[in-house]
Parts: sequence; C-alpha cells; structure tokens
Amino acid sequence: MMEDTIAAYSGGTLPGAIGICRISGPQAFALADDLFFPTKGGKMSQGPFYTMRYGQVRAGDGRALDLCLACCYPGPSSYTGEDLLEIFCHGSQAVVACILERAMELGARPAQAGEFTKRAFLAGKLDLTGVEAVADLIESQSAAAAKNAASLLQGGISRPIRQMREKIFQQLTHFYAVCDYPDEDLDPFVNEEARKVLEECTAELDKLYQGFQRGRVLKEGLPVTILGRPNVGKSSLLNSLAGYERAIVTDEAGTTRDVVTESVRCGDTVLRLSDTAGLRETSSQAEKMGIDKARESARESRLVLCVFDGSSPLTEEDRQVMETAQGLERAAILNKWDKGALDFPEMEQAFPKVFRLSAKTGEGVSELCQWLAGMTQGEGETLVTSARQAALLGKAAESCRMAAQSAAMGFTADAFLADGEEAVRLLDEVLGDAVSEDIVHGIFSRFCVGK
Ligand SMILES: Nc1nc2c(ncn2[C@@H]2O[C@H](COP(=O)(O)OP(=O)(O)OP(=O)(O)O)[C@@H](O)[C@H]2O)c(=O)[nH]1
Ligand SMILES: [Mg+2]
Repeated sequence: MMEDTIAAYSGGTLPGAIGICRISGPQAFALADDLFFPTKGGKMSQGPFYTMRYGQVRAGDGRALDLCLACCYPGPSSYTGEDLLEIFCHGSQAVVACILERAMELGARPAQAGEFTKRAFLAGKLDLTGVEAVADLIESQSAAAAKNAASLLQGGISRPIRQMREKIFQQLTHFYAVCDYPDEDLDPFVNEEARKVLEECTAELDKLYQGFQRGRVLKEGLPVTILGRPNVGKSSLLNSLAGYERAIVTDEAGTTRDVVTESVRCGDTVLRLSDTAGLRETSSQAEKMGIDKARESARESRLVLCVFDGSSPLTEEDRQVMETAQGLERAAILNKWDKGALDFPEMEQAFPKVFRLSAKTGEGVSELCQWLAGMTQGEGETLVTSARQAALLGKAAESCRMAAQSAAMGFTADAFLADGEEAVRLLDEVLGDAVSEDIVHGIFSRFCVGK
C-alpha cells in the first residue's frame, strides 16, 4: 500500500463539457470529506460508494468552487486498488486548477505520468500486458485497434501466457526430481511428455511473436510510401486519400522536396502515408537530398505505391522507380486515368497489384482504399502490440525449442532445465512478474498524467 495520496486531472482537453479530477491513496476519503459536500447531506467517506453524488466542491474558505458530481470507490475494488475519489466537474481550466490546488492543500501530491495505473499494477490489479493495453486503448486510432487493446486488457495474451508458463513449470518439476536423485534415470515417458509440451508451447509462442507484425500495424498504422518520377501525381494521390490539400500540387516537376507524412484511415486500417520527392537525375542539392529521403522512406515502409502517369508512355525515370521498388511489397498506380489510359502489359508482370485511377477526379481511388483496408484484416485473434513483449516472446520461443530438443535427444536434465527455466523467466517478464524497475519506469513514462 502506498503511503501518499496522489491527485491529477484525468479528463480530456480543457475547456470541455466535463472534467475529471482523480485522487487516490490512503487519505483520499478523508480528503473527499473536506473537498466535496453532497447536497443531500452526509459525508463522502461514509458512502454510498460506487455511486455518483451531487454536491459542492469547496475551497479552503468554504466557498463553492463548482456544483457537480463525485464518486468514491473504496479499495481494493477500485482502478488503483486503493481508496479513490473522482470528481466530475465542469470542464473549465480554472475550476480544475482550483480543485487540484485544494486537494494539494489537503495533503495530496501531484501524480506522475501513469501513476494511477502504476498503483493498479503494484496492487496486482493489472499485469504488465494489461498496463500496456491501457496505453494502447488510450492511443488507439481505429476501432480494430481499440478492440484489440480491450481484448489484451481482458487477458487475451496474458491468459495463454500464464497457461504456458504453468505447463512448462510442471515439466521442470519432473526434471528437478531427477537432479535431486542423480542415480535415477529419466523416465523415457517423462522425456516424451516434456518434448510434446515444449513443442506445443514453441508453436504457440511463435504464433504470438509473429502476430506482432500485424499488431504493430494495427497500433501504429501501416507505413506506406508513395514513390514515382516527378509530376506523375504523387502529392495529388496523398491529398485524395487524405481528403484535403495536405501537400502542395503544381504542374512544375520537382514540387515536393521533403517527405510529407499524413495519417489516413482506409476502412479500419490506419495508413502512415509518406509522399516523397520525384525520383530523377538532378543538380539541385536540396532535391537530391529529398530523393535520398524518398528511397529511404520506401525501404522502411511496409508497402510502396509506385505512381506512374497512365496517360503517357513509360520513361527511363519510371523504370528506375520500378527498380527501386523491386523486392519491396509494392503496388502500381496508373494515375491520370481521366486523360485516357494507355496499355502497360509490363506493369502486370512487374507488380503484384495494379490500379488505374485519377487522383485529380477521385475516380478509382476507393478501389485502392478498399484494397489497402484489406491489408491488415486479421482473423479476430488478439495480437501482441508491444515490442517489449514481442522480443521476450521470441526469445521464450527459442528457449522452448531448445528445451524440446534436449528432451527429444535425451540430453541430461540440466540441459533441459537451463532452457526451460529461461523460458519461464522470460514469460514472467512479459507479465511483469519478474521485471526490473527501469523497465517498469519506461512503460509508465509513456502514459499521460492522470491515467
Ligand atoms: N489530369 C490529371 N492531372 C493530374 C492527376 N493527378 C495529378 N495531376 C496533375 O499533375 C500535376 C503534378 O501533380 P503532383 O501531385 O504535384 O505530382 P507529384 O508527383 O507530386 O510531383 P512532384 O512533387 O514534382 O514529384 C499537377 O498539375 C496535377 O494537377 C490526375 O489524376 N489527372
Ligand atoms: Mg509532389
């Protein structure tokens, strides 16, 4: 149990309709009695709990600061696991500042970023996968990302991990017995059973680890680079997908110099689109640098949209664009469809997918959008979205694989135990059961104050 009581603003941007001030800790209810006075009488600390009460928030001189609602949640059945007070005030910066100032006068201290959730973690209300899911939920940019975060929060990943951890641990216990009584040989049946369990866990961990690639896209968006020679309509395509004039469009070749990025939603997929400088030979230093950045952006993306002027024959520069995109996940956009479309048989061969559209009129853009939306459609499973968890799961899979091999080849119990124990330790670290203070600090520093 923490000794101090923390307070912070936990609501949305001010001014707004409603603001939420949170106070958590052993003094929260004593503080509630000096801060909030229910209209119907009685004290906040005496309940009813988990119930909104109407009343006055009062300053130190007894004058009302606001007329609003408040609710007391006694620990351990609260978000933080401690006594928690929430005041739902009018969403004014001045009101919120006065309420928090009064809470500080009464003995609370300002909460640090993520400190409410950190207390929930320390009280055992959430494991680290749950903590990271809360951050995901707050940051989610699409319904699919929010659903995945909610599923993570409900144990979508931590439950199978706990089960695997238990299964592996069970197997370890057989081998400990053999180590304790070295004269006894390992029962071949035990070896076979251990191999089977560890192989199953390896497969499950591999699957979780691989899901991270899609989980990351779900959370952060799909990085997509628009590439092409000058003037083919790259910036026009970005604007058409964004739905507003994000980038400058002119009929001058070489308009875009820097990488212009924008988040764009296609269905439930969030794209992190980068419009880039047109690829060509140039003597301009600035343009050259822009072209280098364009190539770098393409290499770092998950998908490259190569734009061509579909109304005129291919040029040498177009062929260089095709070359740059070789080996990358890519699609061809034959733009300027409204000006008349030429036939490009080589495109169908060079690109797994070809779209004909007009970035200017918008014709054909929805087909591209639909295809992009389909790129991240999952099978409804819960996806790992944290790089920290993914790295540990990958290593745990490796340890399980080695332990399974030891069991299969009838190696000594020590060999099996070293890898099996490492797998258990890594899974504990995913859940936060065995994790350093630095890592915990790093995770919570991502949070906003008030969460
Ligand atoms: N008719 C027609 N014109 C288009 C279309 N898309 C772009 N344009 C025109 O083509 C010219 C160049 O468009 P941009 O979008 O600036 O081309 P860009 O590829 O970004 O060019 P740089 O930034 O110079 O590399 C502008 O005059 C646009 O209006 C289209 O689909 N149809
Ligand atoms: Mg441009």
